Amino acid sequence: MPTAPMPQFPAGFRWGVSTSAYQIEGAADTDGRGPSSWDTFARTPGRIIDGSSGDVACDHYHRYAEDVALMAGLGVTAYRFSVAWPRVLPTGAGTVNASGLDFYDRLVDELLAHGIDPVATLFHWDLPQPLEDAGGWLNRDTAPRFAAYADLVAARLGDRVKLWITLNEPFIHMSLGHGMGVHAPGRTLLFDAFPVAHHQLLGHGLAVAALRARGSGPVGIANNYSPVRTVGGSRADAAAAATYEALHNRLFTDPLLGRGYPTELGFDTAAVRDGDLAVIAAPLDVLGVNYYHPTAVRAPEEDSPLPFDLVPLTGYPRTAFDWPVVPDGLRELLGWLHRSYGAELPPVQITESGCAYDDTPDADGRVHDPDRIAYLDGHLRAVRAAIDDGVDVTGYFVWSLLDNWEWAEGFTKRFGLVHVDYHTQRRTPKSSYAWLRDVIAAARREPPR
Ligand code: GCO
Repeated sequence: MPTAPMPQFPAGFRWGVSTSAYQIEGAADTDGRGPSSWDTFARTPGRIIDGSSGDVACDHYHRYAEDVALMAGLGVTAYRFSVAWPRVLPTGAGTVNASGLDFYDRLVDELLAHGIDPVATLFHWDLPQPLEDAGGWLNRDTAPRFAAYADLVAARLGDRVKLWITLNEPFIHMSLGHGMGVHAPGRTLLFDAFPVAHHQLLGHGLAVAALRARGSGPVGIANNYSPVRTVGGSRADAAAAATYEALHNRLFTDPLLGRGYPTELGFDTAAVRDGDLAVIAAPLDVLGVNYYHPTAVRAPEEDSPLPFDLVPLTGYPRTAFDWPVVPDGLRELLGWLHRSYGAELPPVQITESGCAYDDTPDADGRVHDPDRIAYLDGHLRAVRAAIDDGVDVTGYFVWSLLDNWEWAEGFTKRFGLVHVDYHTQRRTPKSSYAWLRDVIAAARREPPR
């Protein structure tokens, strides 16, 4: 267990937990929800490692009040959830499913009743299947449809949502969903997936305008970032690392902050029309940073289809996902953002940070997860160090409140502060829950400095 006292965080620092609709809600065919690309992908044999899906997940749709009570017990000041587009607009546009909006209305009111700020992500990868059938994010029309959906949700929840996150990890949705095919919708376009990047960002910009027109609170985006470590000392290794950094960390940041697309990627940018970049560069109130680990990169092998090779980053403890545990990587990443974008960088919130371990209840039914405590302790100290380095970080959300459905890994990866028995839906707070509760309580007690 960590022994040194946790350093103090700035007054008003946001303490949160994050989840996403398809990973926790279940109720996939309940109360008018339509199918998403992830329903389709998960039901395709061989796509999910344990053959599972989000059909039931954590049954959060029915158990949300119990889960909000767990958040209140933790003492968080915010909860980042996602709104399922297919629950609100089953075909992606047109007729609204009132029951879908009603659910999020109840959830938001339950959060506010417990003094917890609702932070709503509008797209966390579950695109309505009819839109996917029409080309999904390869189709430019999906961008204005996303903005119309955002406007609809803001009309109902905008008076109470305290921060909007338009997209979750557009890089991952592009690369794993459309480049490599290991996520929904399962396309293998490699570098031809650029239109997916552009149309997501265009949808983001149009949604920002719609949300602002509604006067409905601060707006941000949640990008997945990974500091790049160069393996090998050759110029080719350095070039490969720079290319990967441009792809993973700059492709979805430069245009948002008014710099246009990184040219060194050599993408065919025919999808970019006059005026698009100005829409995309709509000012942000928050930049969400989802951080898990650095990425080691070297020059590609002769037969590699990509201009870089990713290699294991060795010499660190590893999670059950075999990801290296590198808290300093978060401080390094935040410093990189600060140095790279300077005054253009809006306030940052860590919208996801967490780890998977094989957590199982002991004979007494308790779940001890000291590795997660060490992980969170290290990453919170890294955030504090970045703040001392001059980076304006105003919040930290743990991924995740609950063990949940981990995409292609199904139920095999447990990220929760709370253990979920998927057979009984029993929730069991782990020892990391109690540890974080005490950290948050102390932080919220300390006088602002
Ligand atoms: C992501 C997603 C989450 C994941 C989490 C663990 O960052 O990939 O936002 O849905 O479950 O990050 O992989």
